[in-house]
Amino acid sequence: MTLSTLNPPHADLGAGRLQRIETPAPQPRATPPAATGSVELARAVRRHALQMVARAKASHIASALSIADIVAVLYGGVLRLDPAAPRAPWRDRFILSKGHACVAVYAALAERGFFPVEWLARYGADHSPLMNHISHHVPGVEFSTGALGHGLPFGVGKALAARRSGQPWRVHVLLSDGEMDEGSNWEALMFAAHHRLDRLQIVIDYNKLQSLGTVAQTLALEPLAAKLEAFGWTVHEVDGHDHAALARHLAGAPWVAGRPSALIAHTVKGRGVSFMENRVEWHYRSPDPAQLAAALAELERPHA
Ligand SMILES: Cc1ncc(C[n+]2csc(CCOP(=O)(O)OP(=O)(O)O)c2C)c(N)n1
Ligand SMILES: [Mg+2]
Repeated sequence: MTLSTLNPPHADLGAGRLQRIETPAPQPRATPPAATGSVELARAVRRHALQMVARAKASHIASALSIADIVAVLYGGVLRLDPAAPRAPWRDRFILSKGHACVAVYAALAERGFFPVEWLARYGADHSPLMNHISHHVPGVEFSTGALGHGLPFGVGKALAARRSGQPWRVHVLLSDGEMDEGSNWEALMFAAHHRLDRLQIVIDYNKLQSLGTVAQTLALEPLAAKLEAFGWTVHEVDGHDHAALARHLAGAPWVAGRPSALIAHTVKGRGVSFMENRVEWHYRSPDPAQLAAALAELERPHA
């Protein structure tokens, strides 16, 4: 067997298969969700996430609270998806690269009707599809992650596939700031710009905290926007808890034809629960019953 049989030329990989897909007319992109709709979804995401993590005595609640608003705006109307047909070929692909924050996405998928909300109660239980890091065995999940640094390389491949399919679906990858320490991301960033993958949008959840300390102390990212621009990306920055602004930036990509889009979302780790906000220990801690009750009560406040 020759090397070329083992490794067929890249141009042949998948191209025939993609051309044979029978694709129904793509759904029109939904208008940005009304702020009230996604705000209510974010509140539900936070409530479910707290209950799931507390029941399973699991970690990463602050990581999930950090992205609740981004996830709610995406699933509240930006992503073109059909819960009744989670594998529809025309669907937008959303990849959670910070797979440790999966409870936020499981909650949004359940609220959107991809699977019964009752499944959430078995998060992290034996034989439950809802594993502690995001799993593609769950309806609506595109890719299993947890080892950081894999979601963007996969998303780049999907964006190439999107172009070859001739259909207008897009790829959104949500990364964490500490995850940008992984070299695989910088290779993928370079590749995406070189290949002008403008169907690809990344969101970086820039909460300034990693597992054991600040991003600045662990491995400084700044100047992040300038680095991404130097790699050939168009960069926008946003308050990652402002639903109207998020909807504008997330639904509006590509911002420049022929260039991939990077949204730096400034967030607060633990957002919505005062005693978890910006506290590094809530990367690993799980709320006890009294802390859960206090946290759920806080979510009822108007700004939460
Ligand atoms: C390759 C790899 N190394 C280490 C870990 C362990 N780990 C889990 S989360 C995390 C970092 C958390 O910080 P950040 O990436 O900023 O995510 P956040 O919790 O703030 O969302 C680490 C190092 C991992 N999941 N994958
Ligand atoms: Mg972080």
